[in-house]
Amino acid sequence: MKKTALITGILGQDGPYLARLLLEKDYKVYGLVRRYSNPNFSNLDFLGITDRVEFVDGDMTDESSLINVLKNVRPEEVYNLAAQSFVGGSWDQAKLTTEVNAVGVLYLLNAIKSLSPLTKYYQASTSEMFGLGNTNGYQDEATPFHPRSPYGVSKVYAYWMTVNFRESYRLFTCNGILFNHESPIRGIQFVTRKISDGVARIKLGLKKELRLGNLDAKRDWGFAGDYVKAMHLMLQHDQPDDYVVGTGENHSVREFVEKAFSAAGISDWKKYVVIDPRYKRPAEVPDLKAKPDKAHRVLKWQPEASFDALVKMMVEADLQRLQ
Ligand code: NAP
Ligand code: G4F
Repeated sequence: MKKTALITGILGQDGPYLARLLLEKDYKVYGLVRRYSNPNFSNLDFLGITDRVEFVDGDMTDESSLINVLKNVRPEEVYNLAAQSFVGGSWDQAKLTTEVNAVGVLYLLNAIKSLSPLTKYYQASTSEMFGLGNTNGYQDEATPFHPRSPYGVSKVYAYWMTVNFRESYRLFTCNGILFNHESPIRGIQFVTRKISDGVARIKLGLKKELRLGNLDAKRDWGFAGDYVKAMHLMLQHDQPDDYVVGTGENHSVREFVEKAFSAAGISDWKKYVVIDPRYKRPAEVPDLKAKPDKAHRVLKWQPEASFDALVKMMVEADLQRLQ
């Protein structure tokens, strides 16, 4: 018998990488998609797996749709990746962000509790929950949360609901507290992909400048393909728990820019970058750096792609796409 998994957020960045991993492990994969007049399967197409996923209709803001899906599929594992995940947009759409990222999680956990209580649940928690919080310059499972955006606040609610369902009802629920992870199918609004796409356009003469906000912010950037392995490992462990997942090193946006231009063979990057206040945030998270010792020790998880390899992979993919 094949194992069954339901992935919400299947059309985003992480959904396709996770689906590919599960298909390689011979799972039957269901993907939750919300109604769109023009749905976009391009990320699944990029990995060549669109035809191997079974799509089910539902929306995180519509409780009855989640109940129907749980009733019909009764998956052994649920990976809740759906979110309004763009931090920069969360001030303008704080209510929507809360409804999808926080209340939607409550709906999904309730549906699991009522209809499929043996289902194992993964919650896509985030380093944004730490915000200003750190422990001697890094963040681990014991670091206090101090979120800085409506997105971060919504994810703190979802984190604690996930813990609470584990403690109250003994459900198998886990939080993966993932630091930034990127790939050639990262959404174009996020800074890494905005840079790799912008650099490729400048290289090909399609664009003259790249407009960015705060270049001083530091992030612990890894490769999405490595991080979905940690999600899967959490649900295979004998005990449900919460884990920090990151590389343990961080770099500034400026360093990412420099490396991306250099990967395209352009050394004088300052000629092309314009600082635009529109891309600065009302409250910034200045510095994120994971201490993923628990994931190394308990899950035996290790990232493979280096920072340099990630930047190169993204710039090359955008050059190829545009050519
Ligand atoms: P993403 O590319 O933005 O994908 C999010 C997905 O959620 C999209 O497929 C989107 O559907 C779906 N979605 C949004 N609203 C929905 C709704 N109301 N009902 C159902 N689906 C909805 O995000 P990602 O980078 O893959 O990240 C996956 C998850 O990990 C997110 O929860 C994110 O917050 C979290 N996370 C990400 C990172 C990171 O660095 N990538 C780090 C930590 C945590 P459409 O395609 O229809 O828009
Ligand atoms: O790429 P970003 O938009 O990612 P951010 O805000 O760190 O959030 C991402 O990672 C989180 C995990 O820590 C996820 F939970 C979340 O869903 C998302 O995937 O911005 C990174 C940094 C920020 O400090 C931002 O201020 O880059 C800075 N930045 C500078 N110029 C910019 C820009 N960010 C964007 N998006 N666009 C700019 O022009």
